[in-house]
Amino acid sequence: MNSICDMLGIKYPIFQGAMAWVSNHAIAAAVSKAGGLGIIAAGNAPADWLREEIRACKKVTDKPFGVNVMLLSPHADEVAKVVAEEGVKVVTTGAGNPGKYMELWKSKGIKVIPVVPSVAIAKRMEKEGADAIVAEGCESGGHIGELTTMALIPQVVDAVSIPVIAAGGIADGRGFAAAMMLGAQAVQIGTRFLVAEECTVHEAYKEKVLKATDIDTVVTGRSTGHPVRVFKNQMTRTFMKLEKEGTDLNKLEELGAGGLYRAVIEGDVMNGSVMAGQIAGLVKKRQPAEEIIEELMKELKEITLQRTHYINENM
Ligand code: TUI
Repeated sequence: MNSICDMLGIKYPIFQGAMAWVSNHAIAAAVSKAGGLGIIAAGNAPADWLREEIRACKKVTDKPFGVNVMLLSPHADEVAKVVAEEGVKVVTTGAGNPGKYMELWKSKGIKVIPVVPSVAIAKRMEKEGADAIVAEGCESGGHIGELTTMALIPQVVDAVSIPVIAAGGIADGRGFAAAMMLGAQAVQIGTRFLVAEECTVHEAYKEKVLKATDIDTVVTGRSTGHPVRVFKNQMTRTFMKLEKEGTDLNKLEELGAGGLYRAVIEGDVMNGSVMAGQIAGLVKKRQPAEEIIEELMKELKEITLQRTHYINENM
């Protein structure tokens, strides 16, 4: 047990990344049942969808699970209320400052864990009452900041006194161990759970991850102020051409809007936004969520023992 596991009542320090349209109750419940922290992503979905997903998750498992509130969502206010009403134990937030919901959530005893891309935002979140911080490097899929996980984690760990969870570029025991060495108390993993058997993302999306190489993702939208890491495809080629030509920001946003739904639900991996992290090239097999979690813990343990052995023998 470490302090994050104690704080949240989970067995293993592994969060399942909240992926909009992807992370529903099916994957969240599977991860929580296996001892990690499953997280339902509210994304841009309406509050009623979230309410149903929370109730469905509770039917499958009595283990703790979380909800992620995507703060750019037009439904964020109602979603924040549903989280408080439905007795969710843990909230993570993304793509903004959750300050205005903090009082409501804290009054219900909810643990609040904002996802942040920089030291300054991490410090502000701690001051505003966050219980822990997910520090997310730009290796991650989706909406990202500027810093890599390697540079971000130790700087955030030194800047705050609450626990730090590392995210971005982690998919196996090696990344897990490295994150712990940087001072993180847990990891958040998204891309690898895309190919979990319980994950309901479209088959074409799963195939895209399984066939990926190291250089298959790209960041679009730096000029719009919403940088997003996605797989290169026809959509990104068009987007980047228009971005280079200085196309009107609203037109670019329009092109991106709806793209994630097209990829996740309809399986249009040519013209949709196929968000995934740089570590996709490492993800080669479909597995049940429980097997992924057991394998991560086994690898973490083996690596830690190997290093201890090396130190005892050589130093
Ligand atoms: O939120 C994410 N990743 C996401 S959200 C998402 S859905 C979406 N789709 C299209 C456009 C935009 C979003 C897909 N992936 N990760 C966590 C994250 N949070 N990354 C960066 C931030 C962040 C940025 C600024 C957190 C706080 C912040 O603060 C700004 C402020 O106002 O203080």
